[in-house]
Order: sequence, then C-alpha cells, then structure tokens
Amino acid sequence: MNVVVVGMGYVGVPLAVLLAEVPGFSVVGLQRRSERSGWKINCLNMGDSPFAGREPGIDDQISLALKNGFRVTDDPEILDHADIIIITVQTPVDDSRKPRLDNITRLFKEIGSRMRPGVLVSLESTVPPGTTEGLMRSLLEESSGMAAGVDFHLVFSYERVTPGKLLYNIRFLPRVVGGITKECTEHGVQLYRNVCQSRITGTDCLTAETSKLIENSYRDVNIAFANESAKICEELGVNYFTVKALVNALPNDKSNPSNNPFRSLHNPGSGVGGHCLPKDSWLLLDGLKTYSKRGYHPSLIPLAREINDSMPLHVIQLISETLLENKVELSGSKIAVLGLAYKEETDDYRNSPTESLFDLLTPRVREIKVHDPFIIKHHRIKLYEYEQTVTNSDCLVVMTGHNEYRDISLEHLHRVMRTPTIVDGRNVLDMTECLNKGFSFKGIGIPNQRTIR
Ligand code: SAJ
Repeated sequence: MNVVVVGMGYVGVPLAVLLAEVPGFSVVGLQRRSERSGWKINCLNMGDSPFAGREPGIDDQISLALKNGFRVTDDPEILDHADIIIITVQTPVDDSRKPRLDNITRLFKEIGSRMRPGVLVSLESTVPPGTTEGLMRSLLEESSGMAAGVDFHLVFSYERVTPGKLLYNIRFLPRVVGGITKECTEHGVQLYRNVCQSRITGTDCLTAETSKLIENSYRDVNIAFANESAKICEELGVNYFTVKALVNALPNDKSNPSNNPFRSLHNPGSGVGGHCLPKDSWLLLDGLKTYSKRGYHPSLIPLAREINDSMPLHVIQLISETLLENKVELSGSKIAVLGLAYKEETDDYRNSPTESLFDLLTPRVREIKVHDPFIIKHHRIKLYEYEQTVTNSDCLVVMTGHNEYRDISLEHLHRVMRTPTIVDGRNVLDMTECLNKGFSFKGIGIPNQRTIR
C-alpha cells in the first residue's frame, strides 16, 4: 500500500512515521521546498527530528520509519502511485480572519491531476465546515475527471496534535472520520485503525469538520472565561487560582480525580497562541456564513477571541503599573521577556502572544529583550541568552510557562536587574516569595490590591 502524507509539520511527521510501521505500508512524506519548511526534507531523510521541543519517542520512531523505507521528497510525481493520500498542511486565516485556502486549493488540483482510481484521500487540515464536500470534492473531480465516492474515496478526519504529545495523541486519543459516503467513511476508519488504538467514530464530513471547530472554539471560550474571571479577581483583590481550586473541587469522578464532569475552570494567561485556537473559531464562523440560511451571527465565540487576543494588552497594563510604583516611566524602561513559544515546553511560536506583546511594546519602551530556552532563531524577534535578557532590566515579564522559569534564582535576579519588578503572565512564580525578595510583583489572576476588607 503506497501512502503519501503531504505536509511535514506537527501533524504530518508523527502520522507518517507511525504509518511507516504498518506492515505492507510504503510511506513517503511530500514537502515543498518552501522557505519556512523546505529544510525538513533533508532533516528527516537524515533521521533527525524537526521539532526542538520535547517530543517523547519521536527520534526512535523516525529512525524506525527510515528503516522501513520512509523518506521525504518534494517531487509531486509520488502522488501518481499513491493508494492513500493524507493532507496535513496548514490552513491559516489572514489578518481579516478570512481562511487562506490558496495553498490547499493548489494542492488538491495537483492531487486530482495525478491520483489513480480507487485512491483514498483523507483531509486532516482544519477547514471551514462544508469545505471537504464542497470545494475539495469539486477540485478533485474536475482535475481527475473521476467521481468522488465512486471512483475514489474522500474523507475528513481531524487531528488533535499537541506539541509535546504528538505521537501519544495520534495513538491514544479518539479519532473521528467523516466520509462523503458510508463506504468512504469505512475506508477511512480502516486506515486509521492502523495507528489509532482508541475509539474511531465514523460520521459524515460536515459533522466531522464542525466537531473539530466546535471542540477548539469550546476550549477558546473556556480560556476566555478564565481570563475574564482573572481580571475580576485582580480587581477584587482575590487570587483567581484559589477560586479555581475551590470551584473545580465540586464532587468529581472519585475514581479519576482529574476528570471533573461538573466544573473545569481553565488557566488565565498572557494570551492564546498556537496553530489551532487563534484561527479555528474564525474557520467555524466562515463556514457558518457559507451555509447559514437564517443569517445567524454568533456573539460569544468572536467575543472570546477578542478577550483572549487582548491579554498581551493586559500584560502591558500590569507592566506600566508596576514600573510606575517604582517611579520608572514605560518609555525609559528596559523590558526582559521570558518565553517566545506559544505554550510551555515547545519551540512552536506560531501566533505566540509574545509576538503581539513585542509589537505593542517596542514603540513604547527603551528596550525589549526576549529569551526562550527552546528557540534559537525567530524571523523578526532577536533572541538573547537569559543573563543578557535580565541584566539591567526594569521589568521581568513571564509570557510562557516553560518549566525552567519556575526555578529562576530571585536573589540573582534582584542583583542584576536595574529595577526589581516582575509581571507573571503564566502563574509560574510565587508572589509571596517575590515580595519577600524585594520585588514589586503583579500577576494575571493575582490580587492587585485588597479592595474589599
Ligand atoms: N492556554 C491558556 N489557558 C489554558 C489552556 C491554554 O491560556 O487553560 C493557552 C496556551 O498557553 C496556548 C493556547 O492557549 O497559548 C493554546 O493552548 P492549548 O493547550 O490549547 O494547545 P494547542 O494549541 O496545542 O491545542 C491543542 C488543540 N489540539 C488541536 O486542535 C489539534 C486543542 O484542541 C487541545 O485541547 C489542546 O491541544 C490540548 O488539550 O492539549
């Protein structure tokens, strides 16, 4: 069985190397030589992981895959011989929150012009509801002259990758497969049975596409609720994390304490980044616009996006407040930022809140230096060593909850900073300890001042 996985990113690489282990599968990764990702072709063919963050098991899985004949190419001719084609390329939204489907459109035309009868095409990239059965199906049919569901199979099956758990999530999280016909769905389910050891549910395309987007919009709304609640707690002089522990302690599943079907307050933070949450709500709303018969316009989901996108501004408010308490003007200050990645323990900085903070702060301060243990290079933000970042700074801002930031030496920090102030955007430092060590401290969700006696 010839399998082609298109797009060697956070979704495509773990899936391809797991499929390469399946007896009888000959797997090839197809990756165009783009400026951003072309380097992955040689990297993977040399047996190296393209991920800098911690990815348990990925190195061994890649070398095992190479032994099983896995390789990566930029030559689309490989599509001519494929029995299974899985598309895992990114589907971003532009600045006006419009889905950018140009890349995937070009790709589907190429696939359609090359694919053989009987091929199974599985789209994993997140798309607006209706895209698989609509745009993608017509692109494949027009460029192949074949009929979907008759001459070839077409499914949408969404990924649930999380940097740091790439292999685990594919193997052990439930999988949804939505086909344009029942037979297509069955073919898709059979494919994923080779890698997914959890429940695989068959459904239709539209339901699968909508489930993916509602799942991530649900998470985004929950995070927005945490962010708004944190601001309320700051104003009231209450610790949000104390409130969270009390609320989430409602009777829960005693046999599985971390599973609480009744309450699950999320964590507030310096913002919501990554490859999924910042865009998936907009993909959902775009699909709704296409299909909406009554012109329904959701309000909660877009508002949650605005709340989450406003968090870097809240961080700036905390920075200027704490500097003013120390008679330092923002305009003359030197800011030390810890964390460029969008979440802890990864090198992924796509849609990172730190990028927004950097853009908002740069014109308003004297200097801003950024550190991240997992990132050496960024296309427009210079990275510094920790010592260079914090020395002679007026405010230390924690933007990403990397584990190593939990152990920074406050004594050392107090010695090398010009003004000892801290703003904690990820609740990684202990306020009392910081205050005792002589710092001014503000944190998202941490009491600003005691307003109610
Ligand atoms: N975040 C918060 N508070 C929270 C949780 C996350 O501020 O309580 C922030 C993170 O710092 C990050 C952003 O939100 O900036 C996204 O974090 P995430 O944990 O949702 O991580 P992602 O983007 O990798 O989300 C993925 C999603 N998976 C896919 O769509 C493939 C999401 O559906 C999963 O729920 C999530 O992983 C997960 O739970 O691991």
